[in-house]
Amino acid sequence: MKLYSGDLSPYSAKVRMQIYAKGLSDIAIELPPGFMTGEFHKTSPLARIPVLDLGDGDIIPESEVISEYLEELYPQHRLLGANARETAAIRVVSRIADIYLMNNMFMLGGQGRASTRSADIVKLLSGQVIRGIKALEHYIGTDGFAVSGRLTMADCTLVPALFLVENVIPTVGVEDPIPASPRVAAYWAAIQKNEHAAATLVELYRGLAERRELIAKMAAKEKAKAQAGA
Ligand SMILES: N[C@@H](CCC(=O)N[C@@H](CS)C(=O)NCC(=O)O)C(=O)O
Repeated sequence: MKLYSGDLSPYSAKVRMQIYAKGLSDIAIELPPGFMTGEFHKTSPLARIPVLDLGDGDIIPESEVISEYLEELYPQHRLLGANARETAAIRVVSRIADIYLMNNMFMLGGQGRASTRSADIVKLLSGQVIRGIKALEHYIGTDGFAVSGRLTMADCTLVPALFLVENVIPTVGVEDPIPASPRVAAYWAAIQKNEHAAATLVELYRGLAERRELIAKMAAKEKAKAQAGA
């Protein structure tokens, strides 16, 4: 099997952290074919990553679906609950991270350029993120893990989500809301020391550095073009 993934993709990072935590060594992690040229829809009609290529002509898109498939396929180092109630608690935190944090942060990423930024869009999306962080404050564990005192899928989704909040929200002129929620802030400081979270964060930071370099290059090119035309 292959996981099509990208360093800076938070949804891919969630599945990568799951793969590391479960100790799965038979899933190759690769860049999606044709992602940059707009041809990836030929592999996956949704044209979003991550995608799990099952190797028999079939593929599974959507990080949540891939994660649950992997949990069913590989029972070792279970990252869901030992019973229905524990699984529900894990999935609640994972969904807060996915729907209310990651999804809004991902769309906020498109507001990075001050010259084309919409104050209304930033207000709407960052308001949802702040609301999500406040809700998380209620659910988050106080022992270094999100739920259940051990690494679970809740951590795998939260790590890339909080990475995005901390690193992207200030770039659109909004204050990082994590420090104002003490339990979330304590969790965030603690989970970064977990080996699987740390490995995933190295990749996310590498992706962010590459993205920033690309943006700087494009800006320099545009400036040079404008100067040449002046
Ligand atoms: N709900 C999807 C979201 C996946 C997603 O939006 N991935 C981004 C990268 S983090 C992507 O592929 N974006 C490409 C695009 O928007 O065209 C999931 O959970 O997998």
